[in-house]
Amino acid sequence: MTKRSVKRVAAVHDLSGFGRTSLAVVIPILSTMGIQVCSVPTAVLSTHTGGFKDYTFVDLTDYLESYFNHWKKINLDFDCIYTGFLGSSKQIDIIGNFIEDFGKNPDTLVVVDPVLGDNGKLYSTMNDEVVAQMKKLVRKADIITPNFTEAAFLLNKPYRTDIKISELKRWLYELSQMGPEKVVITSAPACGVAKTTNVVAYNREDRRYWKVSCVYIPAHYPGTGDAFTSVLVGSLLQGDNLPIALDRGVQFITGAIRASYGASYPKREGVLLERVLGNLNMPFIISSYEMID
Ligand code: PXL
Repeated sequence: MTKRSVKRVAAVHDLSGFGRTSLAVVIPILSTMGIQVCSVPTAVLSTHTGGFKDYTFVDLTDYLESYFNHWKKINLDFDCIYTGFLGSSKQIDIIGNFIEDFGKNPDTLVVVDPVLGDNGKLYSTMNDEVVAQMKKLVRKADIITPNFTEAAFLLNKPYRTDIKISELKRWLYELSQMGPEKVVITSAPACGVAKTTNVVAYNREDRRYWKVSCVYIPAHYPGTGDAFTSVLVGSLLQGDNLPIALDRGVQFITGAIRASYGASYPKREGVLLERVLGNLNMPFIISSYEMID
């Protein structure tokens, strides 16, 4: 791979014009962290699909092959391929081929955020076919970052919030058996612990499990999953290890939610990212991750 002074990510997500999700979050976060983002828009929407009626949606599936062919022709290579919200089930095969072509180099980190749903339900543009295809895509990843709902869909398990940590470890392990070396589950219930939600992770390389607890703020902002995974990707590309990257992601999201919750505006507009982007370049001092055994 070409030696570069700035790391380069191919970011395969939709572009939603309003509401701070997907590329509108991925680009500013990774750019602020000193990483070049090369966008692959999977669909263009007027707004994201959470909380807006009558949004417009243009699926770019038919456009992707020629897009990738051009990139091949000009010999692009990437330090990381990072996929998120996809526009159609057919698109997933094309993106799978892109990962095969451009992710061959073992130094290229392949991160799949299997965006499917939240709070136990699929997003409105998703269906069983996309879930089935997403199960295929996660096989090609080095790291996946489902939220708890998406983890349940990938494993065909019921969504239930009374899950114990021992069972969550089993979920992480089973997801890693599907292919990815590292599995991160966000918004995992913290059974029996009040006002808390967890990010849990498993690294098959050293067979260690990790947990970062976060204070639960009773507000749901779309796009926080995209923001979390973007910080995680940026942090790993900067050279941090997995638990530190988890910690930085959680701290950034917690700060973003706090900056937003105190203000009064519709939650569907997403977190006030613009107020907290600068935090990404602050020295990282306090770490709170725990190893779970
Ligand atoms: O944040 C995930 C996401 C990405 N893209 C679109 C969405 C959502 C979640 O609602 O609607 C279009």
